Amino acid sequence: MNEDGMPGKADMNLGYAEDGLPLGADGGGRQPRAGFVALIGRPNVGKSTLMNHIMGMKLAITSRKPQTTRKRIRCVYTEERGQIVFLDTPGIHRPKNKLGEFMTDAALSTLKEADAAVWLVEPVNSIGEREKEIAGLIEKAGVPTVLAVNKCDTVKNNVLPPILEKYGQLADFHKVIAISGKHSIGKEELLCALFSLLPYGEPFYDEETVTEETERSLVSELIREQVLRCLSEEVPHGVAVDIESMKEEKKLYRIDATLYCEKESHKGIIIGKGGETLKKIGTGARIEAEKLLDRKVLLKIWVKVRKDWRDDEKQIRAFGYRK
Ligand SMILES: Nc1nc2c(ncn2[C@@H]2O[C@H](COP(=O)(O)OP(=O)(O)OP(=O)(O)O)[C@@H](O)[C@H]2O)c(=O)[nH]1
Ligand SMILES: [Mg+2]
Repeated sequence: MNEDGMPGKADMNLGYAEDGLPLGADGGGRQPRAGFVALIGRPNVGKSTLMNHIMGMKLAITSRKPQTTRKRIRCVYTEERGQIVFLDTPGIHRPKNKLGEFMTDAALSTLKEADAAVWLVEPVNSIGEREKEIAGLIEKAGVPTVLAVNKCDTVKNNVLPPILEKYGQLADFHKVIAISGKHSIGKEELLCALFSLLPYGEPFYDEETVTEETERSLVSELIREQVLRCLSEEVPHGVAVDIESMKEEKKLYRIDATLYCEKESHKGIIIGKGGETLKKIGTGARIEAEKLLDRKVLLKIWVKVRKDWRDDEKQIRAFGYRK
């Protein structure tokens, strides 16, 4: 960053007008910017919540459990300053199986491909070894990065400055800011910083496009979200969802889905006593799918076992987790 608070890549950044819009190449008129921004960080720091907040709609699933996001999700944010293609990524963690390796690889390869990145961290004083490793990966990737201390609503304002300072020393960040993706704090500051890092250029997608994800994939994620919310411990992490069929009829969508779990004992837990848990999962997913599709939904879910699929590359790919 320069002394005047402008980004390091000074040739790209011509500053902002008073209203926060980036100035054009002539220093006066404005040219749109367009580029790819990776959202990275450890599991559970709030990457998907932030992306949904910026998009103004729920496109990525979120949960209290770590490792909710399993593959990269691309969302397109368009406004008068230009277009940001956000790439939400799985949390970076030490993998325990092949699915975990795929997830961490997806996050790191996204970082290398992006024009800029947002590294989200928790508002804590003690910086762990994993954070230091991630800072090293960011420096190695050479991608201009905004460090966002998220969940700032959970701490008192006076504890934030030393936290920001400590994190700021880990690498040469474009900017270090405090945000809350859940309580809408710091969004404009973040967007301003990100637009200033993107190259000038025409948008990649038309204005109406908000995501590249198919409706089928979004619905399968909504079902998995309910699995994460209704079940505890290891069981939800071993569940994959396959949409067998999704038929659009006059006034409704008819959706048949299968939940694949890793063990026979997990199947019993997912179904629950008298089918109660599965019913809860189905009702929650149906309500969310109706919001997404803006149509009544009839959802049927089956549960099957696919033994230890998280360590089987073929199965992992078959469930749509592929590069
Ligand atoms: N208080 C507070 N909670 C937040 C904030 N952002 C996210 N959360 C919560 O943190 C949890 C994790 O959020 P996610 O958006 O799923 O986190 P993530 O980084 O995408 O997690 P993975 O997909 O597992 O890597 C959820 O319970 C969110 O509601 C925030 O700004 N403030
Ligand atoms: Mg996520």
